[in-house]
Amino acid sequence: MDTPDGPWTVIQNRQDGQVDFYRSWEDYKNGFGNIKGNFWLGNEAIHRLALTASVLRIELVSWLGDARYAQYSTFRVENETANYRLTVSGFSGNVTENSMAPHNGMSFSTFDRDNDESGVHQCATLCKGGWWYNSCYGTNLNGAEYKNDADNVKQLVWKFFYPSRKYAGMRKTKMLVKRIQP
Ligand SMILES: [Ca+2]
Repeated sequence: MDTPDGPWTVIQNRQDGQVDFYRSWEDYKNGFGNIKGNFWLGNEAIHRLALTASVLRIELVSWLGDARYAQYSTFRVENETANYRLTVSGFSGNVTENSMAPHNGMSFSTFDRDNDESGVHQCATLCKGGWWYNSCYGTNLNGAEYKNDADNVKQLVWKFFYPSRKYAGMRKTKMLVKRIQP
């Protein structure tokens, strides 16, 4: 990887609408897509990758072409028994809002496995993705609707990417993980 301070492992990439991200628990567990294009590496693989201390970097490009990143100095994903519970903290970067914060401590949810914090919604269905939904989200980077709509909760959203826009849709997203050597 040519990203600074590598090597990094890419765990998620989206660059066009070629791959459907509205997928089952098994699909998110095992991974899907094309490693040269749009893909989710898989929750099992991400869990194993982040067994030791790891850093998460998220790179975003909006539909207006603005590129920003967020980085988290602590990233961990527990095993399937723990519903791939996420630990994400230690925010830095040049994106305005720390929109992953609501996902810290959350379990993974899909349309067929509701582990979110909302008693009202099934967030995975409402927001059309598989993610560490809370009630429901600050980010929806696996949102299945790949289009440039205003205020569409099912898009690839990073909330307040633009401070004046709550549901800002992204054109490209990439999530990268790097192990910290002890
Ligand atoms: Ca729910």
